[in-house]
Amino acid sequence: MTLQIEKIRNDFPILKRKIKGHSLVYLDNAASSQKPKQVLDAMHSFYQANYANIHRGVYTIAEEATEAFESAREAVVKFIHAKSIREVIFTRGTTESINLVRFAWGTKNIQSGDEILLTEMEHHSNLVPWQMLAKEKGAKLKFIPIDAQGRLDLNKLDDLLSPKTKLLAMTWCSNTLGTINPVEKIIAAAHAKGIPVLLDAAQAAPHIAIDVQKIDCDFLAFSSHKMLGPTGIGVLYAKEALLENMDPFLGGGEMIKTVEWESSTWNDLPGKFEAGTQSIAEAVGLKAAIEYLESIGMEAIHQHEQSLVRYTMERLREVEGVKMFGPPAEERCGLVAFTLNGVHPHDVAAILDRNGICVRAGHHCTQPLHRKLGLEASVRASFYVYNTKEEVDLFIDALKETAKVFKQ
Ligand code: C6P
Repeated sequence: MTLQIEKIRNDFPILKRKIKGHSLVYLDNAASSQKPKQVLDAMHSFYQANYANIHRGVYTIAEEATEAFESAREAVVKFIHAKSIREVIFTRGTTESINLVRFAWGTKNIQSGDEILLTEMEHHSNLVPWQMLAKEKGAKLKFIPIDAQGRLDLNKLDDLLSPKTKLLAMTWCSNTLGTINPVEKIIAAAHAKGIPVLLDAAQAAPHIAIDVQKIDCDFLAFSSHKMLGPTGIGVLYAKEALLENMDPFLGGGEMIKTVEWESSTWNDLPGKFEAGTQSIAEAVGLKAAIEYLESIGMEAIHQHEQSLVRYTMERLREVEGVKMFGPPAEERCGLVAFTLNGVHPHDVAAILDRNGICVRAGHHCTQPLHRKLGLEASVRASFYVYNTKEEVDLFIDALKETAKVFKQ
């Protein structure tokens, strides 16, 4: 399945930009993706014609805005194959979704002596909240280790899923190694012991098809801005029975049913978890992004990214002093992190920028993982639906030049 790449590229106005005289080559998609004009237009026309606050007014544009917001929720339900709108909560993004679970589920369900199982490839957003909860409760964090190829080492999974384990929280795709984890198998192993599983899908939702009923995860978190949508909105999916038993995360407007001076009762799902004015136009943008992705097809997107990452890894082997991290291309989403011997990752990124090429340099919010790899920082190139082999060639040429400059 090949994508109509020129047609797709035409949808992204920013790709026409020149940077220091060069065409923009945007290879930092794992940090955040660019936006097609379908998303920009949907938000613009919503603000121009239909904008008002939602769930409150009885006048025409308030009803239109509410309808637009709720139809975005329906688009998410379909995109991830949730059972109903009651299972889809809008948040500000992956980080907030995970923190919602920490506060609204964790506070009630994690006690002193309990264990929370994570993996060694977690982003800080799926590590720090659990550190905070564990500290507060006197619970313990445990980690599924990674092997030398950057895969999860599942040999000890059975032991790590102990009678004390109350939650397994893990990433679906690593933002640093690129590894796509075998989540269905791991969830089945956790469920066999009655342990719920939270998936951080920040790097999965933009790139692979998601069916929450098939994989049977209990919680799933992702962000709109990495999947062609706007910033400021994301999703927490959770099974309805779990959400029903959780207390609200934030208190305020819209999450209540009745309020007395001394106490309140909670709104039905999903409103119970959506306090305050929501990111309304952003929901409209997210819906347009989902429609855009669906019009191409998630399988086709994944195949395209795999072919780019395979080609990039082949070509990176040509560059003297490059060391790559993570598994073979077939087991990855579309990203590759590497170092260039003797050159600090920030210098690599700065020189690539002189050629209009955007990559991320640093610890990618996985400091403990970097330390485990013996690194402080790495360079990461990450791809999306609009990237091409020609862009990979430009990136490799610029990298070869960088290696040459620093060798002199
Ligand atoms: N990773 C990256 O460059 P937010 O910021 O809430 O939208 O997403 C946080 C997050 C959580 N989990 C994973 C696996 C992620 O990759 C990210 C965001 C970006 O890799 C920014 S640090």
